[in-house]
Amino acid sequence: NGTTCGLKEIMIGRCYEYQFVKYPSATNQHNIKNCTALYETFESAVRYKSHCNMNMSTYKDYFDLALAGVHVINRAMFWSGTYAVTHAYSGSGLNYITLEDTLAAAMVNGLVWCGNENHTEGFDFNSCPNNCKDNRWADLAFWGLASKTFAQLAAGEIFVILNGSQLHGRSAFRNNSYFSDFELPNFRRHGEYRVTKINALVLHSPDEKVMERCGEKSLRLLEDLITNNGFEYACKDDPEELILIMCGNQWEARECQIARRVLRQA
Ligand code: N1C
Repeated sequence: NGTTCGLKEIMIGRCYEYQFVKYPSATNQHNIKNCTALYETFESAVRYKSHCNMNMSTYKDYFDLALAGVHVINRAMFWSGTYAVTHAYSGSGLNYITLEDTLAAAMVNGLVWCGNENHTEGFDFNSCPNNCKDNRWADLAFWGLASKTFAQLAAGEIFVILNGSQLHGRSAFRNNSYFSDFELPNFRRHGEYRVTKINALVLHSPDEKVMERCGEKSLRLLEDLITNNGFEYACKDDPEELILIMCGNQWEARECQIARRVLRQA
C-alpha cells in the first residue's frame, strides 16, 4: 500500500477545517489547538522511527494534546462490524460522536504513513509494513491508542452498534476486535465523567440471516461483562431509525418493502 503524499499539509489543513469550518461553535478561544504544534507532536513521534519498534505509547503526546479537555457526554458512539451505518447515523458528530469525529482521528483518518530510520526524510514514502510479525503493538500504535483514548473520554450513556448478521464464524461481539480489546476495558467506572450506561444496538442486514439477537450467544457474554463491571446495560434489536438508513441502500430487500409501505401510509 502506498503512503499518503502531502501528509503534513493534509493534516494541518484538516485541523484548521475541523476547528474553524466544521465545528466553529465548539472552538472558543480557550480551547483552540495550535495545528502546527499538533502536527509537530505527531511527526516527532513517528519520523525517523522504525515502524516495527512502535508501541501503544508512541503517540501518547499527540493524543494528550489533541484531546486535552475533551469529554464526550451521552453522545459517544462505538461500533464493531458496522462502520458504514454507524457513520451515516452519527451524522459527522451532529447526532453522535464517533472516534473519527474527534480532532485527533479526523486529522489522519484514511491516511497511510510510516516512519523510517534510514530515509533522509525520516518517512517511508513507498510502503508501510503494517504487519510486524514480532510486534503486534506496532501495528496498533496509532489506532489502538486512538480507540483506547476515545473510550476514556466517553461519559454518561454510550452507544455501540453491533452486527447480528456476521458470517464466517465471527460473532457480534468478538475477541481481538478494537471494541473488545481497547474500548470496553477502558470505559471509566469512577468519577464525574464515568460511563453510566451502555446501549447496544444490534443490526441485522436486510435479507440476511439473523445470527444473533440481544441476549444470545456473544451478546449474552457482552451483557455479563458489562453488568459485572457495574455499568447499566440495555440492548435493542434493529432500531427503526437504523433500519431506515440501511434500507436507503437496499431498497429492494424484503424488510425494506415493509418500511416503504409504512412510510407511504404515514
Ligand atoms: O475492530 P472493531 O470493528 O471492533 O473496531 C471498531 C471500534 C470502533 O468503536 C472505533 O472507535 O474501534 C474504533 N476503530 C475505528 O475508529 C476505525 N476506523 C477504521 C477501529 N477500527 C477502525 N477502522 C478499521 O476498521 C481498522 O482498520 C480496523 O481493522 C477495522 C475494524 O473494524 P471492525 O472489525 O468492524
